[in-house]
Formats: sequence, C-alpha cells, structure tokens
Amino acid sequence: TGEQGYLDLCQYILKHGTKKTDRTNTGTYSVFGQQMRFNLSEGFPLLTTKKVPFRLVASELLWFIKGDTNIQYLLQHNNNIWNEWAFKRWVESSDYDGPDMTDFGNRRQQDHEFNQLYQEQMNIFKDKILNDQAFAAKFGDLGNVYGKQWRAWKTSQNETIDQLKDVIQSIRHNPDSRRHIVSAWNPEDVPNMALPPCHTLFQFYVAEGKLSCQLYQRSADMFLGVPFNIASYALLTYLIAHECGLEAGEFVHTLGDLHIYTNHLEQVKTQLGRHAGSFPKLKINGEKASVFDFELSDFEIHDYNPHPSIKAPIAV
Ligand code: UFP
Repeated sequence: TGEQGYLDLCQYILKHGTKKTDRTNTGTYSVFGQQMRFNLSEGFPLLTTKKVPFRLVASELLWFIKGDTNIQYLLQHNNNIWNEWAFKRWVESSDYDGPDMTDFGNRRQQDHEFNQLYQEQMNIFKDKILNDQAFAAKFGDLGNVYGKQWRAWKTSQNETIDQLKDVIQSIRHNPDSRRHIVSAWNPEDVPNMALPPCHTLFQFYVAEGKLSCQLYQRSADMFLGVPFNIASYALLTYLIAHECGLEAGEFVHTLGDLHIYTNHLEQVKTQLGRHAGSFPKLKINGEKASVFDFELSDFEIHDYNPHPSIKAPIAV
C-alpha cells in the first residue's frame, strides 16, 4: 500500500513483465490485473520518489469537472499534457499545410532536426488554439473525452446525463448504495475520442463517515501516467468528500494492462533506487462547498519534499 505499493508494482513489472508490442510502436513490459491502495487520511498521495506536478493534475481535474473537452482551457492554465493528441488531429487534417508530421511521437525522439520542425509546428498550433476561436473550436476539441462523459453523457433519447452531479446526489442521500458509479467508457463514442478513456470507470463507497473511491484503469503507463492518475482521483475523492461532509477514506486503484515502456526503463530504475518519504497534506479552501465551484487557487499542498522530477518521452 501507499507509495511502496506503487514501487513494488514497478519492480514486479521489471521482473515478470511480458515484452509486448503496442499501438505506439514503442514496446512495453506488461502484466495484467493488479491493485494499489492509498489511505487518504494519512496524507495526499503525491509520489515522493519523483516530483509530480500537482498544478497540472489539479487543472486537468478541474477541466474534467467543468465538462470541458477543449485543450484551450488547459493551455490558458499553462497545462500542456493533452497537446499531442489535439496536435495529431490537426496535422492529419486537410487544413494542415506545414512539413510532414507523420509519426511525430517517435521521430522527434530519434531525429534532432525533425524535433525542431515539430517544436515550431507545435508552437504555431498552441498559439492558434489560444488566439483563434474558430481554430480552437475545430482543432482544440478532443472529442467526447472524460469531461463530456462525466457531465453530459448523451442518451439514445437525445437527453444528457450528468453522472458527476448524480453520483454526488446519491452519495449524499443514499450513502449505503452500491451503485455510486461514473463511467467514462461509452462504447458508442469510443471511435470519436482522441484517446479512448484510460481511467474507465470509478465507484464510491461510504462507511464510518469516510468516502472511498475505486478506479478501474484499463491501460496504465506506470512511469508517466499512473503517478498523475493517483493524484487526480485522490483529489476528486477529497473534493467530493468535502462537499458531502465526509472524510476522505481510501483510494483503491485497480489496473488492467499495466506497463513500463521500453524507453522508460532507466528512469524507473533511477526512481526505484530512491527512498520514499511521507506524503504531503492537501488543504482545500473551506469557504467553497461545491465540487463545481473550485479553482486552482483553492488548493494548497503542504510539506511536499519529493526527489527531483525525472524526464521521459511520452508515447503518442
Ligand atoms: N495513459 C495513462 N494514464 C492516462 C492516460 C494515458 O497511463 O491517464 F490518458 C497511458 C496508458 C497507455 C497510453 O500507455 O497512455 C494509452 O494508450 P492505449 O489507448 O493504446 O492504451
């Protein structure tokens, strides 16, 4: 459990993982079906064996909570984590007339000159998303990703379901229910998403005045994605607990295909050589009640003393 649980799983994959090819042509070591648990009353699970950027976790979560699916909001908050997926749609469209960007994810790591061309085009792209509303509407939108499914799931009757609002209502009014579920996996919409949801479905559980959350994550990049995902769902659990007058209980993280990319092996070994410290504390602005009212400035992380961050290429 805790950070050690994360480190143990990384170690386990290094030892027992099957070498597999994958969609991104990077290659992974992979295992299927594991679980981590984090006791949220002992602290906020931001890993300490490398620095995890809380600011990016929080602005992405607020973006989901708003029901937004356009990266413009993220760029306005200096958050670049979804850029590659939107960029990919632009460079593959007939509107794009710059240099060929085919397979940019791999080529920019292998070819220094190409990487400079890529950076130029990415800067043009970001600038247009921020300053050209029509362009942002067309190419900033990632399709029916998390925000859309959480807040405005489209039914066959052309109505929308606000899963997040509904689940908060059900936690408040019927805490013992075994149906506190939000699903981001909408089979009909999967083809219309830049990236089919990795964190697929989550469930809440109330006992002894505490709110716990379990996430099923179908696909887990242990080095880059997972530390982020842990912090994001921990924050969501704290926020919903706050609104419902509960304490934060446990975050249970269930993983489907959990993997380490072959170009992250050195980084993982570096991280495994470090000692985990204690988790920081999260402070939430007590003047706000509703999950839907929070802004970035309403959160503070205290006593976070991580080892330095470790850079690694992301598989697109
Ligand atoms: N990934 C995560 N967490 C996320 C996210 C993506 O680990 O929140 F958005 C990783 C998992 C996988 C890749 O390595 O991104 C998604 O690829 P695929 O759709 O082929 O599983």
